Amino acid sequence: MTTSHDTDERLIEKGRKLFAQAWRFTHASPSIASLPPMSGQIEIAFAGRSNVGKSSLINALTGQNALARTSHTPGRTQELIFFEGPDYAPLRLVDMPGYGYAAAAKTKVASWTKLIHQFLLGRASLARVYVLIDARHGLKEVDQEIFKTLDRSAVSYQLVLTKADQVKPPELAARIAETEAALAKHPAAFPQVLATSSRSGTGMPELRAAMARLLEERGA
Ligand SMILES: Nc1nc2c(ncn2[C@@H]2O[C@H](COP(=O)(O)OP(=O)(O)O)[C@@H](O)[C@H]2O)c(=O)[nH]1
Ligand SMILES: [Mg+2]
Repeated sequence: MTTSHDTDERLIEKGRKLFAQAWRFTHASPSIASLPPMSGQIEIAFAGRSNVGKSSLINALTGQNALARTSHTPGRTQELIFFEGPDYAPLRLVDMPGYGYAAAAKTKVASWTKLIHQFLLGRASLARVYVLIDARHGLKEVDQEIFKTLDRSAVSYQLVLTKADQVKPPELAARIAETEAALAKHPAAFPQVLATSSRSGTGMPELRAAMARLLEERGA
């Protein structure tokens, strides 16, 4: 008999293997017109406010500290950045421009915002979006705009709390509970929220396993 515990262990191992090999940067697209052609690989994108920890999360997942560029300066990634795994991995990761960066010029903000929303709505190979939320700050108004777009798209999405190392356990538990409560209005989203820390590695095996499960579901 296969128990769900066996399934969890199996997916954790599969996720570990998926990210154990060398991932590499392949494309940077400043516009929808310059997107790489769809390749038959499944794409998984990481969205979230500027500085929430998107690039750090991609580095932690792949165990490569300098794969995605991280920054102390918000608003740095203004392109869709694509990464590919080893040849057998039928998967691409997409680091998205951050939204909600108030100090940037209005025209720039408008063009990144358009790029983000067009990509989320129009990319057939996009199979999952992880929306990152800072565990210290919780949901912000600007996150709701992304949820609205994702609710209209056919893409499954899940919320990921980042920087869990920066909050005490009771605060983290409260943040998870309040975020999950807010998701009740969004049936297209996964009801569970994942707590992670790129610094300590918390949540990485589970996030890798969730992606391995998605690949299995897609027959990839
Ligand atoms: N303490 C802590 N800091 C983090 C974590 N993840 C990212 N950061 C920091 O947050 C800042 C922004 O991270 P970055 O990955 O560039 O965010 P992005 O703009 O969403 O790509 C950087 O100074 C990171 O070192 C984390 O898990 N824990
Ligand atoms: Mg970044």
